[in-house]
Amino acid sequence: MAIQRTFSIIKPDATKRNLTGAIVAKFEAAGLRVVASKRIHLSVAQAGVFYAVHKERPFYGELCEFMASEPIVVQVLEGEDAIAKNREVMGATNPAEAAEGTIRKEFALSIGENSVHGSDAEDTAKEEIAYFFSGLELVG
Ligand code: RTP
Ligand code: MG
Repeated sequence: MAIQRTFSIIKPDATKRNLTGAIVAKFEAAGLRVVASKRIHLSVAQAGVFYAVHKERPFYGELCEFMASEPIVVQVLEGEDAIAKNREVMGATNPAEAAEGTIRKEFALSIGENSVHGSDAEDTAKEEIAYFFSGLELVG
């Protein structure tokens, strides 16, 4: 498997509880390198664009409000098989179903407030990275 890049968000529930460093430590321990990183505060509209794929789902409004409720940390992670590896380290969407040792098992509060986002495929990773970062901000 080649070196890949994936897009990650440390969500409001985690930044609020000062868990940014603890979460990044898990990425790094799994062999993922942070090649871009910034702390931003999304508007509800910006969160809506990012999660547009879920706009017909019943939790969409709540999800957008949550993502705009506090600052987030957006990052690009690089490594061998980075997309799958990141999702493995994150654990299942619902923390009640997440494996031992995963970020969501340790830190997530609920299926909605689940501490992290990670891209789910190569095309979405590319789109999400381009939405948040310019080429100059990616330092491999
Ligand atoms: P993400 O996109 O944030 O990395 O999470 P994911 O792939 O594991 O899950 P996805 O199905 O894409 O859902 C996106 C986010 O929506 C919230 N959600 N809430 N209340 C609910 O039933 C519910 N289901 C999903 C979560 O914050 C989830 O991460
Ligand atoms: Mg998703």
